[in-house]
Amino acid sequence: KRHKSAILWFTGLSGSGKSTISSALEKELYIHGIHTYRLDGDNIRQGLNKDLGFSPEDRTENIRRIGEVSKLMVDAGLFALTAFISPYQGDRTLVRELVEPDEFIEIYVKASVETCEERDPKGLYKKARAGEIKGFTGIDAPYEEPAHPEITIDTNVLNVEEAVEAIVDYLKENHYL
Ligand code: GGZ
Repeated sequence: KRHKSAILWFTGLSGSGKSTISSALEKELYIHGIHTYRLDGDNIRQGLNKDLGFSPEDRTENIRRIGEVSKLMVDAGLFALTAFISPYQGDRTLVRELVEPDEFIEIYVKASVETCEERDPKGLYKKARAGEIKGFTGIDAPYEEPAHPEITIDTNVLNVEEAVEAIVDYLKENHYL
């Protein structure tokens, strides 16, 4: 059976759960025989994009390159799972327009700044509050909420398994699986 491939574009604040949910989803897709590749800060910001920081211009270029790489993966028949804050609506729209309309699935991992700040797994919010990190998303840099995401995961309501289930259901209903 052939599957139509797509970019599963996770967007949300630092600490919202993008990486956790996309990793768990990847395991579930593997069971369905879907070939995936996950892009995140660890394999992109350390390599291809190690020349980029967190200024608005650098974030835009970060997302542009990730979009182009994801497009290549879709051409290769893979599901590209991307986990980046991608705070600007315009940047996400540019990526959407790189591929066919049904090849871009925007997944908004919704969590309030308060929630992310409480979790603060890496202590980055604390540093941002202390002024040790400037231009931190949600503190002193913007996050533009997606206007029309294909899927919204409200992390106040869904746990990781339920989030994965919601995404898998969407993929089944829309004939990706
Ligand atoms: C936001 C920052 C910043 C600033 C470093 N603002 O929790 P993390 O650590 O692992 O996730 C954040 C990650 C964000 O990188 P992205 O490539 O996803 O950002 S963007 O899409 O906006 O280009 C955080 C860390 O990098 N980090 N400085 N100033 N997050």
